[in-house]
Amino acid sequence: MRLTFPDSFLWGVAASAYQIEGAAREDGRGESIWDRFSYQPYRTLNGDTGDVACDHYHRMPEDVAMMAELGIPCYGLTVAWPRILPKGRGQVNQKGLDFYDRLVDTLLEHGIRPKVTLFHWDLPQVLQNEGGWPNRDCPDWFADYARIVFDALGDRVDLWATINEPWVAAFIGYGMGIHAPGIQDAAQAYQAAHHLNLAHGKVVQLFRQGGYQGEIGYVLNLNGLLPGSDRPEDVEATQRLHDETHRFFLDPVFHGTYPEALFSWLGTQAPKVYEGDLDIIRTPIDFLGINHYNTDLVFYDVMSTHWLKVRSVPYSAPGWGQTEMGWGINPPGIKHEIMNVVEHYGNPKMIITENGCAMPDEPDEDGFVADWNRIFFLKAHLQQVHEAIQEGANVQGYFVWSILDNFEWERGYSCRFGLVRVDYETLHRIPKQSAYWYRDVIRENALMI
Ligand code: IFM
Repeated sequence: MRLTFPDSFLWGVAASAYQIEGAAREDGRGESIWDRFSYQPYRTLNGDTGDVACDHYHRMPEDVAMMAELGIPCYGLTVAWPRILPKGRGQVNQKGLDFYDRLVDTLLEHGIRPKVTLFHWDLPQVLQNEGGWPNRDCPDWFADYARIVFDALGDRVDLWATINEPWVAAFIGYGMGIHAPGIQDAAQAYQAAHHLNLAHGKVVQLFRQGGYQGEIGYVLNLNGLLPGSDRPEDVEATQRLHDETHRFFLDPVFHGTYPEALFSWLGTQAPKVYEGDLDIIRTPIDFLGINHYNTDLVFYDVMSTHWLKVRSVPYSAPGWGQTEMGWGINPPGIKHEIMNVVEHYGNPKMIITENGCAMPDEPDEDGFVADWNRIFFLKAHLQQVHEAIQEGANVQGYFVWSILDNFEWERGYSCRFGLVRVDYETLHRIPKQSAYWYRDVIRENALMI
C-alpha cells in the first residue's frame, strides 16, 4: 500500500551543534556548559566529549554534499551560542558567525532549505557562572544573541525554532543533574523551565517586531506517558508528570496559563512567575515542533527521590522491543501525542522536528550498516503520522534524528542515531540502508507499506 503525504509536506533531517561540530576551541568559540561538564569525572560515558564529535565544523561542505546526494530537502541545524558570543553577551565573534553563514550558503547552493534552531543546550559557561537559566536575566541574554543571529542569517533563513526541548535543558540539566550543568535542585529546574518559556516568548516577539521574514516555532519533546495501572495513585502520578513534561510548556504558549495542580504540588519549589510573563510566552507561534521517541509507564513511588514521586519504566507496543537507549518502542505513541495537541491546543501547524532511534548497528567489512530495524521504526512512526494527518491533524513536516551518528550527551558515542554511520576513528561517513530508504520516501512523498 502507498501512503501519500500532502504536496507541500516538508521532509528533513536534524542534528545539533555540540553533538556534531567538534572544533570546540577553534576560531574564538567560547566554552559551553557541555565543554565544562563533559570534562568532569564520571559525567559522560567513557569521559566522551564533543571536542571532535563528527568534525562537522571542518567537514561541513562534504556533509552538505552528502545530504544533497541523499535528496534531503531541509536540514535542521542549531547555532552554538558560544561560537557567536564567547562571553555569552557583548563582543560578537565574527568567525563563529562566518561558519553559519557558509553553512547556510552551502545548503542553499545545494538546494537544501535551512531550518535554524537558536538553542540546543550548549549555554555559554560564563552565563552559567552567573546562574544560567534560573537567572531571570537569561531570557534577555538569549534575546540579544537571537537578534545577532537573525540579523546575520535572516536574509536567507525562513524557518526558525527558538529552543529545542526546554524540558530536557531544565529538568535533566538543573533537576536531575544528568546533563550539564549537572545541578540537582527541583526549584532551580522549575525556575529554569519558566525562564526558557519566557526566553522563547521574548524571541518570538523580537522576531515579529524586527520584521524578520519566515516562520518561527518552539520545539518540545512530547514523549508518551501511560499510567502503570488504573490505581488512582498511578493515574495521578502520570498526570503530574504529564503536567510537567507537556502542560508546563504547551499551556502557557497556547493558553497563557500554567497547570495549577502542578504548582500546588510543588509548593515552595514552584517557579516565580511575574505579571506579564505569560503574555509574553503566549505570543503566537507559526508552528509547534514535536520531538517524539518513546513511551513510558508511570507509577507512583513513595520511595522515589524524584520531586514528583514518580517512577517510569519503558513501555513497548506488542511485538516491539527497546532501542539501544533502553527506550520502549510504541509507534502509536506519536499519533497519540499529535492528537493530544489537536484536541487541547487548537490544531496548530505541527512539524515532527525529531523522530528516530539508536540501534545496535553492525557494519559489514566495508562499513555498511543494513539497519532494517531503524527502517521498521521510522516506517511504523511515519505510518502513524500519516494516519493523524488523515484524521485532520495539521502536521506539515517530518525530520529524522539524526543525519549522522553523533555525541549522545551523557551516553557519549555509545548510541548511534544516524542515517549515516560515522567511523569515529577515521571520521569517515557511510550512509546506512535507512538513508537510502528515506531518500526514496522523500522522492515519492509517500511511504510504501
Ligand atoms: O540526541 C538527542 C537530541 O539532542 C535531542 N532530542 C533527543 C535526541 C536523542 O536522545
